[in-house]
Amino acid sequence: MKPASGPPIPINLVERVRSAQSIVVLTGAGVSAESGVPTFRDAQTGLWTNYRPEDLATPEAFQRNPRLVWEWYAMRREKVLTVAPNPGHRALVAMERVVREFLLVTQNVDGLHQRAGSRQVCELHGNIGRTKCFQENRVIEQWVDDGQVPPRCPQCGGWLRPDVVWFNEALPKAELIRATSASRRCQVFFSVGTSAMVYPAAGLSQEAFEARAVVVEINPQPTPLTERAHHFLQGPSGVILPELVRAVWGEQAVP
Ligand code: BV8
Repeated sequence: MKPASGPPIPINLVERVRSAQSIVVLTGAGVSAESGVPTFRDAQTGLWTNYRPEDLATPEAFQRNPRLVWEWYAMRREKVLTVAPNPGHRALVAMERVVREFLLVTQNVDGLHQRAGSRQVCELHGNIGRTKCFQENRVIEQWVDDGQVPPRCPQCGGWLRPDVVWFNEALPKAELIRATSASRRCQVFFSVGTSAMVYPAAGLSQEAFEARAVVVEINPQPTPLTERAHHFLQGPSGVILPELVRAVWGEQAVP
């Protein structure tokens, strides 16, 4: 049996998770960090060192400089194609298989949860692998690559853009309703690898508190949620999540 390498999981938490009928896990960029995907607020590298992500992930930035924003996402999309899910993603797949009602709500746009095998995934902020028309706001599967950057919509000729939710854009209604109602009826709510600063995603933990769920945070660093959470498991999710699965459901449950 691989020796546990992080702090022990509190026994009262182990029992609460084991007996939970409904669990919600909210993930952020930290879950993909151990796959080599820079977190959203990691220092930007190379050409992008002069730009803050918050200043690129907005419709205004896109209208001001569509080529710059399109190329930032193209670089991130390329990066995601070269990485693989890590043990943290796989531990969440294992959890989904054993918990009666399980919902994985992610702020991530990299699609790594689905690539790891998670099926019940609620993408609050879209997916960098999908492209949509900026004018018509509908997903476009194919377009002519005539060298224009951004490429143009085959229907209306407008700019194409990544199918992600930018700041000051509304989240997909159905996904937000699904995440909110699951958070209102869960017994355990995990906030994993997120700075807990971006709303309305960061407000889901409040729904869980009001539903008297146990709220657990997994992060190497404290966040604005830490002091209110019932448990703060400090460390990387790629280590802690497999240990949690091992502690609650045994070695054979760990992928
Ligand atoms: C909206 C997609 C309204 C694109 C993103 C209430 C209060 C205050 C402000 C607001 C509010 N309501 C709305 C706002 C405004 C705004 C907002 O929240 N601003 C914040 C900054 C104050 N929210 C919005 O604009 C939202 N829209 O409300 O619209 C509306 C309604 C109707 C009609 C019109 C409008 C839209 C928010 C979504 C924005 N899009 N991304 C893209 O990715 O490019 S958000 C962006 O931040 C990321 O995508 C990410 O999803 C999100 C959160 O970041 P994190 O995932 O937490 O990543 P971060 O880098 O911050 O942190 C990483 C964490 O991992 C750290 O804690 C680190 O310690 C940890 N970590 C590191 N290594 C590991 C680890 N953890 C575990 N293991 C490790 N190994």
